[in-house]
Amino acid sequence: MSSQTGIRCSVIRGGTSKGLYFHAADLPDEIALRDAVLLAALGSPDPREIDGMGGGHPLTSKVAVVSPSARDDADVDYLFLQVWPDRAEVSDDQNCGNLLAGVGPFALEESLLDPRDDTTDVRIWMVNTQSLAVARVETPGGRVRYDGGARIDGVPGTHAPIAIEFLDVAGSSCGALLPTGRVVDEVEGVRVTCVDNGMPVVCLKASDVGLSGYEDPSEIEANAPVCEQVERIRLAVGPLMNLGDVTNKTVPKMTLLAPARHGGVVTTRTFIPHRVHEAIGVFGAVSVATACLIPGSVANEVAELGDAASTVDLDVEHPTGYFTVSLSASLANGAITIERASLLRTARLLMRGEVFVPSRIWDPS
Ligand code: NQM
Repeated sequence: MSSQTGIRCSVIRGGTSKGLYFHAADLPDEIALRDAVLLAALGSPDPREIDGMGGGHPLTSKVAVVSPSARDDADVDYLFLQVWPDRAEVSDDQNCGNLLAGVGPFALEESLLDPRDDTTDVRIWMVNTQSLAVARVETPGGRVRYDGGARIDGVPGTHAPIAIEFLDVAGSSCGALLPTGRVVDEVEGVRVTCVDNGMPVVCLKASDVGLSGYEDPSEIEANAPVCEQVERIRLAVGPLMNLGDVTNKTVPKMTLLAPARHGGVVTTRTFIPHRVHEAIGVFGAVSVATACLIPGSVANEVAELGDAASTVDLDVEHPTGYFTVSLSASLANGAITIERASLLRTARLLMRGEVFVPSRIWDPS
């Protein structure tokens, strides 16, 4: 008997994140056992995840679990799991729009659906938020194309574009686009706007916690008083956003806002929720862009919107560039309805094979 269990898996960079992609059928059904297997596969808990495939940072300690969908309106189901690098926990309480970008290529590479023509629309049921995305993958000659001319900030070089569209993500985690029922709340003496357009996000002005909003992520992470203040606000706001006690949750994300400096609508620094993102998450950017359009919100006060029409491209600036979110929105009696959101990502298959975990953790044989 081998002392290790090999599990089929692919490593894919999805957007500005990287993770292990599994077939659901290859993992244990029982959640506690599945999580033990994933912790071992990633090498958690260990800040460097040295004994596993994780990269020692939340953005590189991620898992996508994919399976054929039983739904008529979806080709595959995608469950996102965040593996905390430094503590033995696996969380399904958020979605990830960056790993989502790798789901279409994975599904096609693994024959979970057939390619159609030069591009294939992969309809993805996002299990975490019970909502749909459609990812358009380039498939000339029936093969996934990875090279191309699309550039996303936070990733070197250019790659094939993957356009992703969402129809129904508003309130998907918290039950409402404005989960507290108010456009602005005052929490721990700081004015915040809480929004969920695919990701629970708390928008606040960087200047209200004594920052410019243009600091490097490492500088913010080294500022203990600011990190503690932001965490106090997060813990207080969690129950108001219908998220309950968020002490051990990866949501809500905390986004500090400042006026844009490079022609975008707003500049962001986002706690996810304890490390500061080198860029911004996909649904995080969609939620911030949405907040910018809501009259009277904290984000709206900071945003440079110009002549915002009902369909707008909003460039959300972040530490390594900007993220363009296209929103179709309508305003009636001061309330906003988001009809659709779309954006561009790239992804690349990096490795395919087996990941090994000690058989004492799981031995299906
Ligand atoms: O917001 C980081 C990321 C994410 C999540 C995070 C994401 C999203 O950059 O959809 O993509 O906010 O935890 O991958």
